[in-house]
Amino acid sequence: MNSEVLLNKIMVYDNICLYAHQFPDPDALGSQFGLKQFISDNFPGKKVYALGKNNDSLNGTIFPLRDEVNEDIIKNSLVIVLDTANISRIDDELFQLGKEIIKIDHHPEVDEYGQFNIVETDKCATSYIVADIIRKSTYLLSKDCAKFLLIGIIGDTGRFLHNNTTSEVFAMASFLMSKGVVLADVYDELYKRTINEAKLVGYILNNFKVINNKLAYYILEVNDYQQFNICFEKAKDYVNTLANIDGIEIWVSIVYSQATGFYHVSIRSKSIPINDVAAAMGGGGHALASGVKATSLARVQIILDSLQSKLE
Ligand SMILES: [Mn+2]
Repeated sequence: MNSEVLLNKIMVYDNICLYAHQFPDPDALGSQFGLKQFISDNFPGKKVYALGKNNDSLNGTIFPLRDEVNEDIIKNSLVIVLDTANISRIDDELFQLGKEIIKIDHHPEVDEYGQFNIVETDKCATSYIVADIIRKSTYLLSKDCAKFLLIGIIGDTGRFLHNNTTSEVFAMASFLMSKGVVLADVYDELYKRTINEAKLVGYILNNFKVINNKLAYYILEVNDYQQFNICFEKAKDYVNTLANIDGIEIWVSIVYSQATGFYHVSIRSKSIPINDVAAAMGGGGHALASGVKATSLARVQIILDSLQSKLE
């Protein structure tokens, strides 16, 4: 049903604009460029654009650079927004100009901003949802398309490590690899680290704090990551440096961005749902992986206190 509506809408429009969330991760970009590749492969007459700001470490390396369009094109387009639960996180707000809007996402529903919403919260990644729609259709799934979608699934399952890695996920990964994608090549590119990035990991491991032997966190001020020549977009991606520590139930990264003026807080949990804490402070996400922005260290402390109270 979902696939029929999506494919019918794609057939109707000559111009299609694809959006994702701010600070795009491999699933945001994987679902966006996967869908773009699918449309280009199967509907060569159509113009399809992957929009939003580039992620310096992912665009121009493992993913292509983003496209640019003028507003007139967006006004005549089908807009598809990927991997984004709420309107305020969509990069950028011009998406609203689209003639029709479709949302495809796997986060718990926050805003039903599409005329048509494909929201499957039991799926590991938005890239999985896109791949599933294509798999069930009779259309071509090229090697490039399969690669982008597989990167998205790898990203959101933490290389098939998180508890969203089901047998269906492996079946999908197998299906995508059967299109010719070499996993080792993807990993080499996706998990390549610079010497400075390795040093930042060292800094985090030397400086993280532990509360009651159950909650671990670290704070990175601008100088802490800039001393290693690392930009904010990259610096905020290290929360799982604190994963898999014996006894630690919840782990948190807190990274300040000069550009936004916020501490960006990423919360991860082994088994206790923490998205209510993020939501109470204006953020959101999955039960065991959420994010929230805080205006000050005092607000950060409130978040840490709320998380700590869950562990008592
Ligand atoms: Mn995702």
